[in-house]
Amino acid sequence: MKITFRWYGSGSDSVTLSQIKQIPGMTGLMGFLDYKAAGEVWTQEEIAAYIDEVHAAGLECEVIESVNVHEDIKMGLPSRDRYIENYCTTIRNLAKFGVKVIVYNFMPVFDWLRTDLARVIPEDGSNSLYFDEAELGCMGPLDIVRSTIENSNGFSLPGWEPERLAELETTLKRYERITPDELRANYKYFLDGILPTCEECGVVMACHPDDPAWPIFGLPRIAHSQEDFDKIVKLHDSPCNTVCLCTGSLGSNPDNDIPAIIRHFGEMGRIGCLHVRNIKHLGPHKFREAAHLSETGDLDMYAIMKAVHDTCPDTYIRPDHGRMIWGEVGRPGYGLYDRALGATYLNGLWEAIDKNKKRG
Ligand SMILES: [Mn+2]
Repeated sequence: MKITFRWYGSGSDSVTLSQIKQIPGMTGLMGFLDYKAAGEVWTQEEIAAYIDEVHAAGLECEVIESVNVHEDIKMGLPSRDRYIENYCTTIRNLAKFGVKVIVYNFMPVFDWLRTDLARVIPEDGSNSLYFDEAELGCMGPLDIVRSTIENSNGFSLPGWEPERLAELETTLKRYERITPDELRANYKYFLDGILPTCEECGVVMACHPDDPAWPIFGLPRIAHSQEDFDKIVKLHDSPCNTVCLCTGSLGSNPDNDIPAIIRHFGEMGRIGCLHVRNIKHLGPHKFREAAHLSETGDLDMYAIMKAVHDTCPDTYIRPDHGRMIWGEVGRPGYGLYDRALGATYLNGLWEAIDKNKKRG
C-alpha cells in the first residue's frame, strides 16, 4: 500500500508540499491540475512543471486525478472523436512522467454534490461536508451550483469550475433524452478509444463512483453499486479498466457493503486505487462526512483496510475528505489537519493488520 495525498498545485492549495512530506509514511500525491478544462490536452510542459515540483519535495506522483471527460463524449456527440484523441495524447504525456494511474469519472454534469460544505458537527464543533436531499427542496441544479461556488472559501471546486458551468442549462436539457443504457454505450465507445493507448503506455484508468451513490436531478448515473461496476469492467475487458474505490462515495448508500465490494474487485485485479474516508448516515439520502476513525461514522475502517490488505495490497490509497478542525481555513474537504490524522490512522490499521498476518 502506498499512502498518498491529494494536492492541487502551488497557488491553488492552502497546503504545501513540505507539509505533506512531514506526514508520517506519506509516499506521494494523487496529483491534480486544477486549471485544465475537460477535453484539453495536458501538455508535457504543464505536467513537467507540476511533477518536477513534487519530486523536488521528495514525493512521488504516480497517480493523477480528474483528467475530466468532456461532456460531448458522455453525450455521444460527433465531436467526441476529437476529445478522445486529446485524451489519448494526455495519457501518453502523463506516462512519460511516470504516471501509472489516472482517476476519472463518467458522471453527467455533476462531479459531486453536497447541500452544505461546512456543516457543524454538534459533538465536537468541527465542520464537514453534508448532504440532505430534502434541503434541495425546489432548488434546481443551477441554484445548487451557484451556492456551492459562493461557499467554497474562494477556492474552485473540482467539477464546479465556472467555465464548465456556462452551458449547464443546454447540457442538462440534452441529458433528459439519454437513458442509462445509452450513457453506458457512450462509455464503451470512450473506453474502446482510450484503453489500447493505456495498454501501450502501462497506464491504468480508475473510474470514480457517483457521489452521492444514487441518481440526482433525473440525470442518468451508472456508477454507484457493485452491479454498476461489474457492467463497467465488462464494457472493455482490460487490466487497465479499473475502479477508483471511493469508500465515502459508495458508502453514502448504506446498501453498499464496502469491504465486500473491495474484495470483489480486488480479487479480480480491478482496483486501480482507493479513496478512504468514513461517513455518517443521518437518514434516507442524508449524511455527513465523518472523521476517519470507525466509531465516528458508519463504515468499518478495519474491515475496509483488511479487505485491501487481503486482495490488493500493492494499491495506492489516500485519505479522502477531512473535516475542518483547529480553525483551519482551506478548500472544503481538503485541509491539512484532518486528512493528516486520517493518513496516520490508516497507516496504524495497516501496520496492525500486516504484523498480525505475518505472525500467523
Ligand atoms: Mn473520492
